[in-house]
Parts: sequence; structure tokens; C-alpha cells
Amino acid sequence: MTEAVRAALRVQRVELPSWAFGNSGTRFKVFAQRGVPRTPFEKVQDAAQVHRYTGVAPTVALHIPWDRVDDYTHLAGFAKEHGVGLGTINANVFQDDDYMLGSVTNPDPAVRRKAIDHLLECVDIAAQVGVRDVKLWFSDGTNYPGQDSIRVRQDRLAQALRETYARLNPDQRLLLEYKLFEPAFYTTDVPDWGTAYAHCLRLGEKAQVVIDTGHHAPGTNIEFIVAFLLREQKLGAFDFNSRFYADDDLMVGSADPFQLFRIMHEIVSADALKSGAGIAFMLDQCHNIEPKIPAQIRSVMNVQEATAKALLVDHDALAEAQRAGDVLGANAVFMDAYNTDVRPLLADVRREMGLDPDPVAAYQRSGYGDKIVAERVGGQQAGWGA
Ligand code: AOS
Ligand code: ZN
Ligand code: ZN
Repeated sequence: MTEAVRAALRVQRVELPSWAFGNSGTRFKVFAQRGVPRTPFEKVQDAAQVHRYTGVAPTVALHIPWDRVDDYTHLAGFAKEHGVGLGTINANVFQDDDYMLGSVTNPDPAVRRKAIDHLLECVDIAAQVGVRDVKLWFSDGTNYPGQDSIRVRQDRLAQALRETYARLNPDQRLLLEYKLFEPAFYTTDVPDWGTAYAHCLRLGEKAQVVIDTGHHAPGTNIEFIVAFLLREQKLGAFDFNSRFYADDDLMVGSADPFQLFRIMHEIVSADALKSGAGIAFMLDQCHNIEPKIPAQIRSVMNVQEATAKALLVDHDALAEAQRAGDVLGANAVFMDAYNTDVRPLLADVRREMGLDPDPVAAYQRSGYGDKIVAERVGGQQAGWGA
């Protein structure tokens, strides 16, 4: 059993967001940190540090236009030289003035055209560098009852998704992310998993739902959504982060590690951890007051800890207790795994992988943090408090 757990932990992969390395904040204040990346190349360099010390974060998701470069093949080559690769391409149809009333659901056809063209560009960039996934999140919605037709906006959304889907090559996927609210407050055009699922179902099997853990109403049972979408083969990816109130984008596993364990238990019990299962485990976080590279390392470790605990669930004993209707017994099996201290196990796995058992300490000792402060002046803002 332990060797199987170790093997699963060695091959688990977590994707890092380029925007986690830039300055970010709230609408009240962005606290600029020294040494943050000035270019997409420097973001890739920082992401490579996270992989270097964790061994399980070999790809970095890009955000267009925040990470726009002239030559994406060059950026991909640069990433490779640094031991990582480019990951999911994230579209951005929320920052231009044109998008005040929406992007793909905007009442103005010219704005819709502009937004769809950007989505197509993202598909093309992904194809150019051999990336499988293009992730779409829309800030579209309305603030006031009567402002626009809810139904017609769904039609416009469906049309945009159809056109984008048609552009995918056979190896690509369209990942559709939902979000309960914000920045629109009355209606959001993709507010929940059901809406995302219905659109993806119509599009076809290359369209999959993204669960951002911070995008639900308080008290939502996220592991139920995970279980349901896995069963329907419509779960494509996670945007992992933690929340106390809304879309806080704090470090995954920091606010509610038990919830992360419950999510990973659904993944493990559906045998969906292995890369062949096609679930992308991504972080979608911003580090507003904490140092960014160690925060990403810590986040990856938090995912690993929840995964290790989920892998330790005694599935035979659990199934037996469930069959017997042994409510307390089943819960005890579940909690035994959650209450196990998996840190020594993960330290061992890291040693087996030729890594330092304590990635944060190893990074701190490396001097990289001081080096970038000395070398980089005038770091970039992530673009927006994602
Ligand atoms: C927005 O709230 C969503 O979480 C997006 O996934 C993401 O943060 C944004 O697209 C940044 O790329
Ligand atoms: Zn997200
Ligand atoms: Zn979000």
C-alpha cells in the first residue's frame, strides 16, 4: 500500500499560474514587492524555482494578454531550458473598456466579435506551443434587473463557445470556468457548474468544466460537484485556492484543509489522479501580502498533503463499513486518513526524488529571493487581483 501511495505522489502534477508571481492586491491597495518579475520570461524563471524544490510543478499557465510575447515558441524554449513547460492558456476578455457590458454576451455585435477573436487567438497560441488546454472565464453578467435579457445572453454565450470549440485541434480542450458572482452582481452568465456543464455537454467531449474552489456560495458541497462531474466525464480541471468569504485566492489548503482532503478523496476514489485521467490540477492564486515563490511552494505542498491523506484512506474498510451501513465506522475510516501526519511520508518521497525534504527551507537557503531583489527593479503587476 505505501509503495502505491508513494508512486502516486511522485507522479502527481500541479500547474502554477504565471500571475501568482507578479504584484497583486485588492481594489484598496497593491503592496509592491521587490524582485517580482518584469516579463513573462521572469515569471517562468520564478515558476521554475517552485518546480525545482517540489519536483511536481513542471508547467506554468499563461494569461493572455498579461503574458503576451512576440514569439511563444521562444518562450516555450526558454521554459524548457529552465526545466519547465508552458501550460494552460488563460483568455482575458474582462479588462478592456469595451467589455463594460460584457464580452461574448455584450449586446454590441462588434464587441462580441472582438472578444471571440481573442478566444480564437488563445486557441491558436496554445496550438502553436503544443498546449492542450485553453481556459475561459467570463466576467460577463448584469448589475441590474432588466439590464439585458438573461436568455439572449445565453444564446450569445453559446454561439461564442461554439465558434471557439470549432477552432480546437483534435488534441486540444476548451475548459469552461464558472463563478457565482463578481464583477457582475445581479446575474452572472456562467454562475455555476450546472450552467458550465450544460454548455460543455452541447459543445462536445473536448469541452470540460473547471472548478475554481473559491467560486461558490458559502457552504456549497464542492466534493459533490467533483463526484458528479467525474461521473459524467465532464471535469477538466481545478483552479485551486482558498477562501474565507468570496474569491479570496488565498493559498490552497490554508482556510479549509479538510475540504481539500474531501475533494482529493473523490479524485482518488474515481482513480482520476493519474495524468491519463485528464484532470488538470492548477493553482489560481494571488499572494498579496506574503512572498510569492515560497507561497507557491507551500501551496503545492498543501495539495500534496491533502492528496497523501486521500491516498491513505483504507478503501476496502470504507466500502465494507458503507455496505454494512456502519455510519460511525465509515466516518472513522475517513477521519483516520485525514488525521494522519503525512509530512514524514512526503519528506521521504522527496528524498526518493532526489529533492530536499523541506522545499521551503531549501528555497530560502538558495539565495534566489535576494538575487532577484538585487537584479530586478520595477517589477510588474500581475494585471488584476485574480
Ligand atoms: C476569476 O475570478 C477566475 O478565477 C479566473 O480563473 C482567473 O483568476 C483569471 O482568469 C486570471 O487568469
Ligand atoms: Zn479561477
Ligand atoms: Zn477567481
